[in-house]
Parts: sequence; structure tokens; C-alpha cells
Amino acid sequence: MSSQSVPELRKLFDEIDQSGDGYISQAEFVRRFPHVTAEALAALGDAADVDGDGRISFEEFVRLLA
Ligand SMILES: [Ca+2]
Repeated sequence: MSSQSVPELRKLFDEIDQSGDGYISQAEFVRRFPHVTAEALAALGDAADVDGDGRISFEEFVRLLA
């Protein structure tokens, strides 16, 4: 567990959420982290995407990283 503050996480989230719709899609994540493997992406999805809609909300993002 890291100790990143919510404002720091918000900044990172906004950086990844390039469409600005408040959700991080897999495509946006890969654009920001182009070297992430398909396995890591799937693991991240399982860990982060609590409601299973295929994208990560800020709430899910905070739960994952805070
Ligand atoms: Ca987005």
C-alpha cells in the first residue's frame, strides 16, 4: 500500500483519462503505459474494476492505489 494522497491520485487519474469522461478505459491505460502486458492488464482489471463494467472509475482507482 502506498500513501499517495487523493489530490495526487486525482492528478494521475486525470492524466490517464484523456477523454475526460471520468473513467479509465483499457485503451486509455495502454496509451499511458504502453509497455504493460496483457496479463498485467487483465490482473489490473480483476483487481480494480469492482463493478465489472470494463473501465475504472476514480473511486475504483483510489481503492486500488491509496
Ligand atoms: Ca476516459
